[in-house]
Amino acid sequence: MDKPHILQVGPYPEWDQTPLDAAFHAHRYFEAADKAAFLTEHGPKIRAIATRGELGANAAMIAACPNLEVIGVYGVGYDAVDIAACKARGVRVTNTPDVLTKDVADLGVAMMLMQSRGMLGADQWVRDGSWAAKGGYPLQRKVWGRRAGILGLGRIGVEVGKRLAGFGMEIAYSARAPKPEGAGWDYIPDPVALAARSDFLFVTLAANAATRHIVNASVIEALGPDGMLINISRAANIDEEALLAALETKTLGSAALDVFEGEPKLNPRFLALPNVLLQPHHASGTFETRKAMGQLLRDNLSAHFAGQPLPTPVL
Ligand code: 8YV
Repeated sequence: MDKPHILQVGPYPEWDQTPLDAAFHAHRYFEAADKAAFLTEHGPKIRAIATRGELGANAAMIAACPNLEVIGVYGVGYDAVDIAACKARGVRVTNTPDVLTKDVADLGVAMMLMQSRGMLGADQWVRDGSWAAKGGYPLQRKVWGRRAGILGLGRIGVEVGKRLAGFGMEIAYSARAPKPEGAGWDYIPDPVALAARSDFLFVTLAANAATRHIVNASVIEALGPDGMLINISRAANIDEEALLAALETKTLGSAALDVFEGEPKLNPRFLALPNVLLQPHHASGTFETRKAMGQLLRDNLSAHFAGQPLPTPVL
């Protein structure tokens, strides 16, 4: 039987590409110079789209594939997939939850430690001879025992909380309703109130229309000049203009960010700021986790074409 034709939106590592090519006839959208012409030529035979969290699948792409049955996202976030178009067409959507949760939490906590203890600057202090020439590195801020807020207690938020508990932090969270996983932590549904009682505010929300700019100027102001904002979710959850203004005027102490509007071309104002730690959207970026994500993406597509239940459907 002919292998199903799929549209591959972005590149995958070789260890994912090889088995993908063995199971499917993959049409590499990302290599096409003329994307519209590519879609016109190949769209009608496409039965699945294989994409990545940050790339998704937009309305034009979905419309160009009249025989589309399923979209597989290599990532937990599916906010870049036009879900309304998929619903209207009966197109199934899958993602790769769970396998990446702990890596994402690890990176968020590492960013907090790195930024609070000034580790980037400390490394530089050793390398440039400042240690020998000037003496000890300027004192930084402690992490353990301070107050952490978790905005969105989903799978990733829970894992962040478990790690912070190990630092003896006072943990609070916001979610639509109190959660059993948050037992022992304070439930503060209002993001402004959560920020006001937090030294560190972790943004771990799935992004959708309702959460867009949930971290607005008021939340940032409430976090204040001693506060740190850590984002390991999606840039759209934060009003980036308000964040930049607050970092520039120091009405917010600092930020540690793995995601940006328009990434990888982030706003150049970030590059001029000493009080922000910048990471290239790599919270799930370990060999172990990315391999598990690739496997789960393929398992979903294979299950679909075998007429079996999808392992991790979102739609
Ligand atoms: C990945 C992500 O960086 O899971 C997500 O939603 O954004 C990340 O895990 C991305 O999908 C890999 O391309």
